[in-house]
Amino acid sequence: MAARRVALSRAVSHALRHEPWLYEIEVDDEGWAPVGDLVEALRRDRRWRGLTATEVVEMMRSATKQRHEVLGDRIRALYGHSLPYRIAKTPGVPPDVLFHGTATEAVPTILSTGLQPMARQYVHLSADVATALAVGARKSEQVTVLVIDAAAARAGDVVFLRGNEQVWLAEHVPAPYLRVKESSDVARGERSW
Ligand code: HQG
Repeated sequence: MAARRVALSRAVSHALRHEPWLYEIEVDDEGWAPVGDLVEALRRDRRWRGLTATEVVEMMRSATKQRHEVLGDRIRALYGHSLPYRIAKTPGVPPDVLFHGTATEAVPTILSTGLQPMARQYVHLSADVATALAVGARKSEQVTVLVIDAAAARAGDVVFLRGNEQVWLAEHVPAPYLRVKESSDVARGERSW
């Protein structure tokens, strides 16, 4: 059951974040698509033949990460997009300090060129260290957490956009607002730059 939910979450994310055209669904510029269209499209795959909108909503509710959102008869991915057209996100005021977990080997480049969105539309930032560590662990066994001085970045014209409670987005975070998190930071408190 858990494995089916993970697979369904992946399929829904793939359709809404990356390649809706493969499913013949239309995702608008805020990321929304009709739930019915998505369910119908997925049902064409043998694995999802009996899929219902209720199962999709249950998958979302039981997920440890809030990846998707349903409003009325529409569904969208909250972050992670790589679509060729820009998904509009709502600007917001993030915590003064944010985190980004990444492969340690990428750190020298990131500290020189800043955080870039790479294959996605936005850079993804975490509100807490635990989330950042989990994000980085997807990339490498050697994970480094970067600390982002979000307060200074905002003052310096970086626009932060809301993903979900743990995820903040930005088009780019210049290097001067980044530093490597040291283990001694925990003793000093995670919230201080
Ligand atoms: C790195 C998952 C070299 C960056 C996660 C990251 C997240 C650079 C990788 C969400 C760089 C991109 C997004 C630079 C950034 N030079 N490398 N200048 N700037 N990078 O997967 O943040 O489970 O596109 O550090 O949990 O890892 O799918 O981004 O390692 O929330 O819901 O380039 O996806 O969510 O990798 O992950 P990604 P991410 P889900």
